[in-house]
Amino acid sequence: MNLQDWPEPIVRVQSLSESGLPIIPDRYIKPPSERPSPLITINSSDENIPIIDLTGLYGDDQDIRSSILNQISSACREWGFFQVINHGIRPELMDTARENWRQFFHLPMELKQAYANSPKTYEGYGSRLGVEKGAILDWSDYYFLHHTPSSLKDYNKWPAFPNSCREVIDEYCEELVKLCGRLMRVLSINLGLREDQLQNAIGGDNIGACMRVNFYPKCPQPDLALGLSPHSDPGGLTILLPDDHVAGLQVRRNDQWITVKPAKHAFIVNIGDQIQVVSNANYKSVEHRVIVNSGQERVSLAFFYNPKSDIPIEPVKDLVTAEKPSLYPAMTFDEYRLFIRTMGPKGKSQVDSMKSPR
Ligand SMILES: O=C(O)CCC(=O)C(=O)O
Repeated sequence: MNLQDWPEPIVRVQSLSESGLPIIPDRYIKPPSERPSPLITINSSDENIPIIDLTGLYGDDQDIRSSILNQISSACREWGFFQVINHGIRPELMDTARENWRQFFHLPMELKQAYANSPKTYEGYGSRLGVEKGAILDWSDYYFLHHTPSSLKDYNKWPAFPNSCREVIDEYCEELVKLCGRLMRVLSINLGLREDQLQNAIGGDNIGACMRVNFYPKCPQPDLALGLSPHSDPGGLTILLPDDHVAGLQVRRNDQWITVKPAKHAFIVNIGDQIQVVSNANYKSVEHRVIVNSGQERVSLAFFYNPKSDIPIEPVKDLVTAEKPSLYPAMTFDEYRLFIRTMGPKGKSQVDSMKSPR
């Protein structure tokens, strides 16, 4: 499929929303079975993804440390999603990063259009994922950029406004690279591996880091649309900074969608498809989606910690046994991510289809 250009002219969802139209165009209307059911959306249940306090993860108290490791282990195996608090990243940096991006999306359209993206690399200001002609689209705009490796980091493709934006993004991403490195060690130990084994399976120090900032404008018919369709993340780990005022992220648990209630200054961590692959499905990526609403816009920062893009990614040998043979053939992340770039968000269909036949 052609990744050179979008198959249809790009419409900014924010412009549609701000035009004040009372009904949404057909191409944002999901088929009935994919719409957010109002019953589930109201979600009277108190269920939430686990919240894990990382205070003491690096301290000398071995009981505290092993309790945190156990909580992370259960969260990875039972949910694939958890929130972390007291994770070591300054709350002011989190707030500043999110506010910078909120300001960016409120700049005049001409300034944002200067960063309009194409499906070739997706870098810049975008309004769709996937290049399928006639696809039903999601109710969101986004900004996508690369931070690591340095060969892909190009400040000209990062917004120049607001003024401090680039320095803030840089510091924010550097901190998240470190947090992911720490979490990877925990995940590795929890699999019974040496602490560096999981990281080495995705390229050691040569990982990739990129960010998609999502902007979900107000939607006049939120029961018919989705901000982001169900998908699992193609990469390694995702660290999401949600909006501090507006909920929207839903995580699939069995046949229910659980609306995440973010804790203050928490990050939401989730397992991506590549960790499912290297862990030979001891950890599983989990589908999630985003609902929108008519009263408030929403901003979220999704940071993706990915494998080095051109090395074969396959299950760690120590996790492949006679009882549990390798579930996945080796594939580079460059090849793997072509699927979402071409097809858009499609549940867990890609990682599920990769399973080696037996
Ligand atoms: O906006 C959110 O809460 C989730 C975003 C997300 O799933 C993504 O960017 O992949």
